Amino acid sequence: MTTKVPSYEERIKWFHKARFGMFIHWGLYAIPARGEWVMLQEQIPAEEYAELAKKFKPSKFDADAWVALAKEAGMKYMVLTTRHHDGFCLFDSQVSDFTSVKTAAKRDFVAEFVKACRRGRMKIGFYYSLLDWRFRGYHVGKDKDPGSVEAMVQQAHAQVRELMTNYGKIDIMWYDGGWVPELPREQIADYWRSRELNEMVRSLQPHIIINNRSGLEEDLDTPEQHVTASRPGRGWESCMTIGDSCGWGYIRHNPNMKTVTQLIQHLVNAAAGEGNYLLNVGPKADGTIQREYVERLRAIGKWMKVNGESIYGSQRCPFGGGIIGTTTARDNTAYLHVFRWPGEEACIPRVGNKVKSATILATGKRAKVHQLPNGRLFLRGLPTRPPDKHDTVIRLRLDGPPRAVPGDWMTK
Ligand code: H79
Repeated sequence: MTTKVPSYEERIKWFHKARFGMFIHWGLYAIPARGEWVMLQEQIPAEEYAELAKKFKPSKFDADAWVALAKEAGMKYMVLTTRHHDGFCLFDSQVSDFTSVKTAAKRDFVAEFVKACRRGRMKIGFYYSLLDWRFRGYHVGKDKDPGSVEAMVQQAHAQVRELMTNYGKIDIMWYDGGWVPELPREQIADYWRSRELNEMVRSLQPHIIINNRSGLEEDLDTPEQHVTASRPGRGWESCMTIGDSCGWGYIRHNPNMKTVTQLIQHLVNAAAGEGNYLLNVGPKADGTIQREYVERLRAIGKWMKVNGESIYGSQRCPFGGGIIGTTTARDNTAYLHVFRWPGEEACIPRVGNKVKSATILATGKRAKVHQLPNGRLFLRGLPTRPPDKHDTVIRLRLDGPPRAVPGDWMTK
């Protein structure tokens, strides 16, 4: 039987509506609490690292609580590390003993996560690291230890099959760890046999969105730790940590956290480029999410309650915000995101539409609209101080889809 794979446009639709998701990095590395790279960075031998599995008994793990927090933040999907580079699986695998089911926890956390997501109507993404540091062949190269590399690749294929078979409908396959030391990018797909792998994924999950980290472009670009738009029509998602860029897994003391304002502005910038923002949390070893993250996510959620219409399903707006901020759009509406509040009057250049109304979402109040034939739009009677300290959104109802006039004021 051949399974029909829906078109890219059909598969990516929900993703564009969603715009905001939660990334979760959780595994054994939460115990030492020095980030998910601790095994490699501190050169911990695999046998010693494996001891952590004896202590991994997360007493407070509650997938519904994770989902509730994501919901509160206004997120629409969640991506969990089913396995990171250390090779430890949070799911029941028949091809490895290094799993949370076969060690102290005796639980299939992926299964619990999936069930909670379904209860909370969250779309579901599986992060899966192709590489597994425990295999010598990965480090020394295929030439020096072909058997080890073959075993690692076979394990990856078998585990991806398990993930795509045993947990119902999955919405995103989020590969990572596809890079190989000394191997040029073009050869990565051959190393992992990614064509065969992704064909299998699509035959088991025809609706799935696959990211670009198996050495093949597939459906999604994945800028990491920065917000950079792909070309129009191409799906993309920026993933980012709240703390310093070196830690996705829990770090005990990581004081350099982004502010709520910074996080909201990243989300808005992603939405302005028709992209998504996948914001990471690294829960503690007991399964709980640290207070600093919870507070930030709740504050973002408060902002999203008022301003979410400018984010979900956002489209590019052909005129920008100038120095004061940026713009998103939806159908015949443009949203001006004012990051740097100008005071009582705002000027937006190159607006090619007639603006029918301008409303501050935070207060519900209207601004006076004044337009010049050269595209300069003036909003007047604004409050002196920013009504929203993070990003004040002004909704502009237009006479049609947003258009820009040429920026040729000096040459005309
Ligand atoms: O899963 C997260 C990272 O572990 C993984 N991708 C995201 C989503 C990732 N792997 N590699 N990288 C990101 C880039 C490599 C960064 C490194 Fe480092 C710089 C590796 C060693 C120094 C980051 C900073 C990891 C440890 C310190």
